[in-house]
Amino acid sequence: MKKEKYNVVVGGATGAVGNEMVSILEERNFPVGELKLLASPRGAGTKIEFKGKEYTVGVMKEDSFEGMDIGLFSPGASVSQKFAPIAAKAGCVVIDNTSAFRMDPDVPLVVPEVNAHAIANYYKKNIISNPNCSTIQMVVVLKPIHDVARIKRVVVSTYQSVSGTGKRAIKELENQVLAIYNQQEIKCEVYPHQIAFNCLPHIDVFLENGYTKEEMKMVHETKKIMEDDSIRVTATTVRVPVFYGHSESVNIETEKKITAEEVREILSKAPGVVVVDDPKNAQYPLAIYAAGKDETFVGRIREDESIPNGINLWIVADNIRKGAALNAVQIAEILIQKYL
Ligand code: 3JN
Repeated sequence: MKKEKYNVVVGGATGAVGNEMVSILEERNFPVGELKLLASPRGAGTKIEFKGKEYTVGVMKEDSFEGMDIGLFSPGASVSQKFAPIAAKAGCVVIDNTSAFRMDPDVPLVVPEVNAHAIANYYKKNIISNPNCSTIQMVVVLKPIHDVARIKRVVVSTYQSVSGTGKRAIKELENQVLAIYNQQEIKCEVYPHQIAFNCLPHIDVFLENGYTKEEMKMVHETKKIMEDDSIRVTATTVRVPVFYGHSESVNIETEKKITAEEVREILSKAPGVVVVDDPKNAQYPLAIYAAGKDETFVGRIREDESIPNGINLWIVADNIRKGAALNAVQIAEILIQKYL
């Protein structure tokens, strides 16, 4: 017997992604029975509205998950590492937005437009991972091209908004802009350097190989979601002074020749993708217009004239919505439709 409603717990409810998860559950009229909002002791006590009712955020504890059906988690990787298995054991299927389980072979890593079928394996650990925001928007666009022309190599540079770091970073950019205009001292607390009017080629920590962890997440996650380890991916991830919306310059090399017009045609039919590609009229995807939207926008589609089978693309999406909260809720929708 299918349930009519599902008890949902949002972990990390006070963060930028957690807030958006609650809004999207309401917006999409997800069949929520009991709703539990949890955070760290610091966030506990915060009030959040859902469907006209005020909820008080509680502290995430080991006994928080009894009787809960679905957990939408975005509390930071170390908290997920500890609490997701506890929730899973209590019968609560966790959709986790952190990197904690993404590369675990027994945990599906899912972008519904690309590999919804992988959700079937959720039962192995009762955990499903949401990919990194930069990976999600890229694979939504690459998969339909891969299916037709087989992508051999991807070279991506990102232009990531500060909301990807969280609420404190949004405030830091705001404060720095105000400080500059008011000729006051600039404070750098979240980022190692000034982010206002600057670009930082540094997202997450640096690894032994000289890449950042964010860059290597894009490499490994792309292969797992596209279910093709042979795709070569190299990434440079950059933080830019934008509030919402990540942009990406993506160069691909395909096995089969594909023209820019063919790519436009394929992408215009792709689920979750909107082609905005009319350069003569200055129409191309922009972060300020993608913010607040569900779709992934792609434009500047053109052939790479330096190699026989290359295509250049400009891909933009709302990193908090499609890059995080929306993707998680879409997974939850499929989970209840097909599996729970
Ligand atoms: O910086 C961004 O735009 C996205 C940030 C993602 C992020 C930040 C801290 C920790 C992640 C992530 O989702 O990969 C993690 C993490 O879970 O490791």
